[in-house]
Amino acid sequence: MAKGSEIGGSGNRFFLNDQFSGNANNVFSYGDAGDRIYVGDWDGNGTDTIAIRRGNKFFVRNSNSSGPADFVFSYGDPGDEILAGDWDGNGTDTLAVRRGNTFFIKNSVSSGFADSVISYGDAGDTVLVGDWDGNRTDTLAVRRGNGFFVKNSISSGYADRVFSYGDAGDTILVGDWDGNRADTLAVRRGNTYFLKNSLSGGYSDTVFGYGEATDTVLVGDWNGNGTATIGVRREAPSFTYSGYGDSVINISKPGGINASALASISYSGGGYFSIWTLDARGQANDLLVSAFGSYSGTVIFDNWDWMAKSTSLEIHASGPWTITIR
Ligand SMILES: [Ca+2]
Ligand SMILES: [Ca+2]
Ligand SMILES: [Ca+2]
Ligand SMILES: [Ca+2]
Repeated sequence: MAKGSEIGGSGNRFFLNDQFSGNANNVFSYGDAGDRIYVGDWDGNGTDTIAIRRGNKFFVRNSNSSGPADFVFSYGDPGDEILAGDWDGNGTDTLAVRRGNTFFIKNSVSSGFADSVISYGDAGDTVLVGDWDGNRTDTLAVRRGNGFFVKNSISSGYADRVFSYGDAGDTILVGDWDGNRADTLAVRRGNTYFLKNSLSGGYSDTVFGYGEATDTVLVGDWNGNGTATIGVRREAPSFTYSGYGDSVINISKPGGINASALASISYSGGGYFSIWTLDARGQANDLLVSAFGSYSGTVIFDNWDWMAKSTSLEIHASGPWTITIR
């Protein structure tokens, strides 16, 4: 159900909401903060989930929860502009490559030739993907300012419908907000969302606030109930500690004491440099770094269930160090 272009933004924490309300009902982490992501129903079970794109590899997770990818595939070239949609209406979202105003549409995630190649709009247009007529197949629309040119078939040629909505500078979202199978638009202004249930101008049908203006928004049917709602992507908070020489420092982890965390460490002194994690009783847990001379790297810790959780770090150094925990 969810579809369209890359989500943008950064952060690996997702706050999904199954209602048009102010509070997330599902919060989880997936991938890394800098990952490129797409939303889609990759397994056709009715729920939209997140796929990570790294170069031309896609790491698909089929549930909205933390964990490893359920499957990995390669598609297109690393520099391609890629769209997701259910082009053949079989319930599963697949990918299309856009080059200028030409779209190479594929109905499976296998490599090989496109199933359809069409031209639509101009190379500079913003492209939206949606099931505008509710017949289960996703097609394209292009946006020029606040004008939308909707096409209801995977074919080249003139728009089937043209209308205006919002302002030229608005962030536009696509979703089936009322569950009638047809996708319509929403405008985002700051952290306020204006949903419209018809492809037309005029007043919105639903207005609500969610998250923060700095969040990146994503649209999907997270619980498979047939209506699209929103979620946001956000950077995990981080805690930075810096000092010089041997130290023992108390630390905080964004996910709390029992969560795993990442430590990004830099050291620019000479000699031996090491960092041990310590538990609440001051017992050594895990050796994060053991190096000679300057060091820069990121390590995960407290990711083993059987290990005591860390509350401090014991640093052996003879120069300046900085540790950021996220
Ligand atoms: Ca799914
Ligand atoms: Ca499909
Ligand atoms: Ca359609
Ligand atoms: Ca609808």
